[in-house]
Amino acid sequence: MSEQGHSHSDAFAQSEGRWAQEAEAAISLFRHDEEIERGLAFGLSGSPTLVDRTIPTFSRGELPHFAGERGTFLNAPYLEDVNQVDDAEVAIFGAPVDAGTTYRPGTRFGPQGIRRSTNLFGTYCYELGVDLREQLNMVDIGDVFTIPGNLEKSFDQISQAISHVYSRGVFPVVLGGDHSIGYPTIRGIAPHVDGNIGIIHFDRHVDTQETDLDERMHTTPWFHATNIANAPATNLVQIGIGGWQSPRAGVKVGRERGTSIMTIGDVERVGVEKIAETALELAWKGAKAVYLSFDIDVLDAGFVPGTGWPEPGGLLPREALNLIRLISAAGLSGLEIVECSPPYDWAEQTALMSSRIVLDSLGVLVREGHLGKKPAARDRHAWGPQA
Ligand SMILES: [Mn+2]
Repeated sequence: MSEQGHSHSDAFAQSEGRWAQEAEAAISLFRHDEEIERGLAFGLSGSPTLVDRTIPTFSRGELPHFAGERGTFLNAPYLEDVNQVDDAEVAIFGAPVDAGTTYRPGTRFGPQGIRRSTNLFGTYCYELGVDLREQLNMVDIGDVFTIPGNLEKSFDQISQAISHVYSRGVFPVVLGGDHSIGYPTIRGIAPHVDGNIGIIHFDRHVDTQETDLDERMHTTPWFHATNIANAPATNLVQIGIGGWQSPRAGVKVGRERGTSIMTIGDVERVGVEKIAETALELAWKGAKAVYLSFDIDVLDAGFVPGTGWPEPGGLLPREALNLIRLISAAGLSGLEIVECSPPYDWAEQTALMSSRIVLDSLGVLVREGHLGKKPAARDRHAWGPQA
């Protein structure tokens, strides 16, 4: 081997690509195998012409991705009885609200669209070295019963829903919905936090004015959330703000209350590592928990057409995913993804990006040991009716 070839392989030995090749071998295939067993038991053996004898006649598991009843997020088990949610470690639920939208509506279909987009993904991520099906007890508990045309009643329902999940020690993942839900989600969690809660907020918009069009619309969640005694504005970090859609009333509130704003220009100037480090420092300062609120419109409008207020000049997908991975590594208490509006989406790209934010965050939370503490075991498994 030439000198050049040798140094190339040294570099490869240090790479994430090489690490991940080895890491995959350490992940169990327990649930994968169990799924095949169940498929054959409940879906009949495949026809005799099939060589692969793990394939059933009726699709009952992950494959094929376009078939079956993949109505849940990442084909996670659907848990109908939310009284049993404490058996899970993560509970996914939708908050289908778009009454808070002030321009393009449609985010009431966000949970549906995001779930459907996960049909394109498997449960394993190469470079994270994580398989969520094997390493995480995650259930989909469906959607909150929101009240169309009544934001305040919808807020009450959302607060009650997330409070139920969080108070039982389960990590909530909320699929929005427009960004008005940021207030009721924090309001539902905050009473259960023994100390302050920090908020890391990705958005092109500040969302800190008191009212918009006379109501608590999707431009207002952080005004109301930071009125909660243990959710101080000084622990609110806002990343990606900028452009021509931030009302001055909200900017004034942020200035007076002392929120921390980082623009796209700041991200470009100091890089994602430094931005993540600073955001974590500010959000965690004197706090006991940090919640992630991710508005998909923080990405450049070219990547996320299906959203309420697209703003050109936002984050690139790789920047967004890197920031999410760095921030999630410190641990989170819950997260929400908002403003995905499928009626305006093309080729599911906004929904796909929304799913990736959730998946990458969960993947890192598992990799870093913040989640994934309940081992994969038959009696903990929630696929359909239990034996
Ligand atoms: Mn926004």
